[in-house]
Amino acid sequence: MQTSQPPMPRYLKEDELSQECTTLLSTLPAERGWVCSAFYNYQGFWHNARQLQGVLSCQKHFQAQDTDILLVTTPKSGTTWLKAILFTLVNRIRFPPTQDDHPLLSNNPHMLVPFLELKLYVEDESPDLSSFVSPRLFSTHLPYVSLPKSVHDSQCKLVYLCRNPKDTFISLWAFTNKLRLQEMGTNSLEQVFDKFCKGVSLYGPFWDHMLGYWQESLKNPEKIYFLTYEEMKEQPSLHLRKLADFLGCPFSSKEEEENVVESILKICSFDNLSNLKVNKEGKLPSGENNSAFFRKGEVGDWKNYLTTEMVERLEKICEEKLHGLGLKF
Ligand code: PAP
Repeated sequence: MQTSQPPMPRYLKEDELSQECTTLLSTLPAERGWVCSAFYNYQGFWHNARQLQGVLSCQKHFQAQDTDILLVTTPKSGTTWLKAILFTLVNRIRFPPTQDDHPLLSNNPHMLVPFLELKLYVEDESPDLSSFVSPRLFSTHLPYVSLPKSVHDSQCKLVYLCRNPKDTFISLWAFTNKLRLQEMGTNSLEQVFDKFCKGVSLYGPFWDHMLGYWQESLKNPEKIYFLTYEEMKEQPSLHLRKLADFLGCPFSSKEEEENVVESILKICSFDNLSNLKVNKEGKLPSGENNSAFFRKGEVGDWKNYLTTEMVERLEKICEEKLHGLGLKF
């Protein structure tokens, strides 16, 4: 029996590439992919073809403004959650978080904070961003070395989020199995794990992604706020207040009295968002089910999937690549 496949998101397509992208791809190191047929290494990180076209357009055309806020994440590190939080935080005067018709109640967070290279610049080489109100909120998975020049040249702020690689891997494996091309068959956990550990993964190697932002956040803490999923889970109020300070919109004493911090965390919570009709039944215009972005939302789910050998291998990589620099999970 033929099972029905959701339409493939545009960033996973491998046709309709620009001449510039096709020419570039022919010069790049390539590896067999596990979502698309191939990954290409561009500026030290792995991308699939169509997504790379979005990267090139974004690098060429995106003009950051001083007031912009960019959420940068490694895939499956809690992007959806942080999109919800940042949107609610910076728009809390326009849309009080307790409001019955708050936009989050009827829109998936990915619709409120669009991806640059995976959405805006993959659909249009130079999209019209004039309808975005200030402060404009965008998101990206781009590594630090690949950010558009205007991001460095402007005063815009970056919030960086990453996650324990063991949980990130399981979340990514589960998610990509839902998106995979039918003709590519099933990816075993072992095969994909091996690629992940070699860095051959969407926007991998994960350690270089993290290190790029970690080092820059130490040099320039006014520009980059570095956060992990686990920290946010453990002390959400603390980090929400710190984010508000970092973004120049601290909570007033009146807001503290009115428990605005708690209201924001409540509306953005996994329980609330995952149970909304829009996230249970809705789809993104690209075809992904909104529900795919809400799986378990827990710390430590890797224990249910990874063998002792896998854990040792990944922990060794983290130890070697990340610990010397003070970055711990
Ligand atoms: P993306 O990179 O495709 O945008 P992203 O949102 O970063 O995905 O990651 C999804 C993970 O965040 C899922 O983790 P899991 O697979 O381990 O369950 C998802 O459940 C989790 N997540 C989504 N929303 C929330 C939330 N409100 N609170 C906590 N975790 C969440």
